[in-house]
Amino acid sequence: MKEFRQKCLAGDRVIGTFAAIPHPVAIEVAAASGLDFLCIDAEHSQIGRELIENLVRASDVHRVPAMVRVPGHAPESIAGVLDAGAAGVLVPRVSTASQARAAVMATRYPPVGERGVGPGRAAGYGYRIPDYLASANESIVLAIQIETAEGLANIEEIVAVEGIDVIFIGPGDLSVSIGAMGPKNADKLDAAITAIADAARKTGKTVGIFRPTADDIGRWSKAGISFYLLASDTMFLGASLAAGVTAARNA
Ligand code: 3PY
Ligand code: MG
Repeated sequence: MKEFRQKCLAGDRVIGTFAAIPHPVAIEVAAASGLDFLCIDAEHSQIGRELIENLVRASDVHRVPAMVRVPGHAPESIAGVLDAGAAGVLVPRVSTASQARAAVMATRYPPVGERGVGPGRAAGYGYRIPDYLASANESIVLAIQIETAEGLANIEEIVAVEGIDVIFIGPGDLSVSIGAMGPKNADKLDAAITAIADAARKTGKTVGIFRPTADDIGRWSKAGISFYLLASDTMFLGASLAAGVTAARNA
């Protein structure tokens, strides 16, 4: 899993998808697709704490790193998913430098942060605590989402926070928050995305974004974005089933 963070930090292109289907079968199917990582979505899906551990376990079977998008900023939910063995966390709706620092504190063990030590799955249920302590800060990916007008306004201070690996842009929320929804406001949204990406790159941080399709990944890669969450298992299921049905009707 350490390798995954190294790839993210090096700016290698990494492709993941959101796991929103609350069942390990969906994780195994997605994990076998060749993607670089999964991100279990506990913000917008009905996936609770116990299930998260089983979904991470299913991903581990396929040696695919599983991050978790936590529902909010609570340090106990960040600690809980990391104790379950998540390869990283994606913290939504970070709008200030102090929220960014709080995410670092909850994710990293001392001396960098103040995550608590416990006998969770990640630490071999208590039998490998020293090994886990020795490697966790270097192997866990911390990504924070910039997706509000306030986050955009505070971007210079947020990207300066040490301990964050990936500045991840949420274009859906961002477009609503800055009043740039729909195709006629595409330029305004693109300018905001570019401003966030440029600020993050200046501090050497990796930049990520959600894309519903792969259509413009080449273009965003030229803007220095390397960490992608491409749609979700539910979106891929719906889109490919719809395409299959259409093809079958027209055959
Ligand atoms: C958004 O676009 O708002 C997201 O959170 C995507 O991950
Ligand atoms: Mg969002």
